[in-house]
Amino acid sequence: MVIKHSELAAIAARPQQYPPEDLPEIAFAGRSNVGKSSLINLLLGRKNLAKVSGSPGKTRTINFYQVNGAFRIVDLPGYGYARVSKSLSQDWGEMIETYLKGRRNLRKVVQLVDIRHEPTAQDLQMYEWLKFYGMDGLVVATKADKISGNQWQKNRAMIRKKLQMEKDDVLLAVSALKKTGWEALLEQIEELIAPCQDG
Ligand SMILES: Nc1nc2c(ncn2[C@@H]2O[C@H](COP(=O)(O)OP(=O)(O)O)[C@@H](O)[C@H]2O)c(=O)[nH]1
Ligand SMILES: [Mg+2]
Repeated sequence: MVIKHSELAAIAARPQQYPPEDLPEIAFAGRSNVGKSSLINLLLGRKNLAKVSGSPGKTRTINFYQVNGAFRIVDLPGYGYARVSKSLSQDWGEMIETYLKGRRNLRKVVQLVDIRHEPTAQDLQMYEWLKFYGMDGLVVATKADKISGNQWQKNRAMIRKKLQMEKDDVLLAVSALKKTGWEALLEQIEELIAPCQDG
């Protein structure tokens, strides 16, 4: 698949503000600062379509990016930022769960984790949610440029174990800095959205 066109389709806090359920959607979830916006920009070949934030925890909306007029990439609010107050983190949970629960055109949620560390308790909680909604099975480890290939072999096993990923579940490594790993992710996305385009 070649990404020819991408644009911001909606910024939503409530379902009434979501775009119609007419195109398949692939959502991205992860901790604030994990590299979600950077990865979306890399995938879409855009410099700053998704805002890369110097101050983490700012995005408290669901941002929809329409791609090739055929599908959408959905940027879910980042979690786990310490300075976010309790009520705001509750907002975060409610916002994500409302989207997960009701969205009929949602095909998959890509779970992002930092390649350097064991997934956090909140990463695990998020991934358990995805399992509950049948949206698990595709995890991306970000900032791959920060560790060696040897270390990746170790961390790969650690991430799979912590999230209790199944054998057939996919774990990819990407670096937005070095622009590596995105092709494999794009292939996964292509497979996920394909059935809809046929019929
Ligand atoms: N070294 C490195 N830094 C990255 C990478 N991806 C993102 N970052 C940095 O991590 C910070 C957070 O990135 P951002 O994309 O805004 O994360 P988000 O909060 O998850 O959307 C920024 O300073 C980015 O420049 C990467 O692949 N490698
Ligand atoms: Mg972001």
